[in-house]
Amino acid sequence: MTLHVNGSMVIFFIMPEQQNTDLREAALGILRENDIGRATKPSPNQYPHLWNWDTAFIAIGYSHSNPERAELEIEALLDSQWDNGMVPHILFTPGETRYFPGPDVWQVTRNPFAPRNGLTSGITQPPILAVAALKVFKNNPDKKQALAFLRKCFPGLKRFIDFFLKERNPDGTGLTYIVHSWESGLDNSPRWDPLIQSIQMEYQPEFNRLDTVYVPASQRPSNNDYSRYIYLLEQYRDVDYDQKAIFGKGLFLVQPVLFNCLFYWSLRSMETIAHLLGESSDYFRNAANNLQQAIQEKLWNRELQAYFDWNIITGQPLLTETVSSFAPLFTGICTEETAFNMARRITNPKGYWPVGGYAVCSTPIWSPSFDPENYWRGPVWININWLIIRGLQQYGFFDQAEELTRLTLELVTQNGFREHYHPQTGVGGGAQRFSWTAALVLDLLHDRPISHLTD
Ligand code: 2M8
Repeated sequence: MTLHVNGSMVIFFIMPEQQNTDLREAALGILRENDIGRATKPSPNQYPHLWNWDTAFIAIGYSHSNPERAELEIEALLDSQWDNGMVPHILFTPGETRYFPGPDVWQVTRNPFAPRNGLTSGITQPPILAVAALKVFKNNPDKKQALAFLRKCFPGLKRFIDFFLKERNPDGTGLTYIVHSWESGLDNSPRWDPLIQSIQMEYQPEFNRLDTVYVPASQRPSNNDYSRYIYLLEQYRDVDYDQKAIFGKGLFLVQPVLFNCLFYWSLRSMETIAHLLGESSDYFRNAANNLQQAIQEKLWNRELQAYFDWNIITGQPLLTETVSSFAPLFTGICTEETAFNMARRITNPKGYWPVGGYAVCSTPIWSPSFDPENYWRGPVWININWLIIRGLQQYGFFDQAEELTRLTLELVTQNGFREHYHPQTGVGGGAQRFSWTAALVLDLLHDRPISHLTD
């Protein structure tokens, strides 16, 4: 048995229990290494700031062994919240220059709602913070402390929900939209190719990429795509990050399946949190019910029997199937029949689960866009597996969930805590010593095989 930690290989000849203990210790070591004070960065060099949904996963990882630290992670991220409720996708570490685009490029203080120190980006990321907060509460045996934590962060969590319902709700159903592929969290997914390529740039932005210093360029977005990412940023900066003006530009407006399913899960978590705090939960329950209906009505494609993102600009679905099409599985909002079909597709060796390899591919093998090494275009991601495992469990596919858990832990044990993995060989790619991989391994190890059923 081999375990790769911090790039070096440690050899173990041990029994599974001991193996789990070593993996747990190694995972905690990664989180400690990426500690930047009140919170944890995603990786040592590639991502040296705080990222929104990474922080939520990290808090979940810490919640089993160090509830105080888990609480601090969420509180640190909430400190970056804008006055309009948006929790930005990045909270920058002062003086840190290894990441582009930094605060000098974003210049968010042009917007009256942005924090006055200007140390954030001007867009958001998948809203999973409320889910994390509830898990942190549940995993803390000291319920007095846990409740005090919920009470403290409830207003911020609610304002983050309000942001989507007030500022990003064009249909009035709660089906929220994103304005940049960076907001999706699955930045380089082939789903965005047609949108990104249809952006007519009025000029060529000038910049130096830093994301290919520590990670091979072949695993990162093309220069062509990256120019458009920066062009979008500059277009939004030009209108001072005003939400209506950004919508009016009509450059990238999508209602994604995964993003909305995470939002739905957050609404359900907020319903529980409100209840625990003795507050009215009607607002969250109603919003969740409306969103559930909207996902079914607008994102479910009856003809193709699958969920697809909705492109607001063309008024058409984006008919590119990727792993994110399965998100309704982990929210429990699809029918038993659909869940059965999804489980069959996920375990299809020609699609997402290669024979002798590792599941779940972020883009199916049969897709012309499949690339096993380029991020979000094929590699296996531990956060996605964690969500799929929950989905499989929810619908009673326990054997498949257990096998995916086993494979996921084996993948990390043998190849280190990487950002993502080659689905056929298991070789790690992207950033090294990656925090959410470590954090979610901690959660998977904690209570196998059924870790999420009660939430
Ligand atoms: C990746 O995104 C950042 C931009 O936000 C990047 O590539 O520079 C994505 O995988 C995103 O989901 C993740 O939150 C971030 C940090 O891990 O990296």
